[in-house]
Amino acid sequence: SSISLRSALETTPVAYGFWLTLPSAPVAKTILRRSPEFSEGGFSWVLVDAEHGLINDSHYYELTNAVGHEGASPIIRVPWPEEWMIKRALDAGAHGVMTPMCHSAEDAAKVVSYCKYPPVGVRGYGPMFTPHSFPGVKPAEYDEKTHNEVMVIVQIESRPGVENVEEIAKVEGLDVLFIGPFDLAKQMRVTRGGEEHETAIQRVLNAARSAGKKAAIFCSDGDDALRRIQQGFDMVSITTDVAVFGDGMLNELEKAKGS
Ligand code: 3PY
Repeated sequence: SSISLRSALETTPVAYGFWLTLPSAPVAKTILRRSPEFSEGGFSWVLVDAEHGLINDSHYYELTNAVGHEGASPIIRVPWPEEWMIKRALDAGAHGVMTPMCHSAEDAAKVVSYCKYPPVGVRGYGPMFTPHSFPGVKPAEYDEKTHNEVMVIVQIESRPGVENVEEIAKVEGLDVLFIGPFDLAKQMRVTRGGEEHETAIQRVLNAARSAGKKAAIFCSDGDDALRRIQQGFDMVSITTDVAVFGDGMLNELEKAKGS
């Protein structure tokens, strides 16, 4: 597949990714250049966060091209599961989209429909710049093949999302159920890491597996990611760009002070 994330999920034990909150192609490329190819254990995807980060749709084209040409899949998290937002992300070259707050199978089916051209879905056609972020893919190939392979990812991060997760997981064309643990705890009004929270997370993992879908989760750091991989998650984001900058600089400051 010309979608690195799809290939990684099919051919490697875990699809590793990281969160990009800064609208910076140089930041994304610096990280990707330092890490191995995904087939050698490096990153197969980058979450381009347009829900909570500083990124908006005028940044999409540059970011999808930067990430795509470094051999990883740019996955855009759109601000909300709206048809027009998903269309703009895919048109700008996203190899997949992630949508916040999926509460039901109906929600998930809408997202799938927004990602696929007719007759499968309702995605509008505006492919002028879309293939640019897929190395080697010609416009006709994008239309005929690649577009059907873009990753459709919904976030499970609410009580109804968890209660309906078995139905959500069965939705055809959906690839990944992605847990947002922070929102899940807040929306459920439970403690993050507490028993109810972990039971909900396990339920999402089980539902994905039973339906033959992939299960993914946002992790705060590498230790957190390892624990989730050991639980059976197929796809993890290991941390964020800004967390690494902040922690890394503080560590060096502490060293400089001899502490
Ligand atoms: C969450 O944890 O709520 C997320 O969506 C990841 O930032």
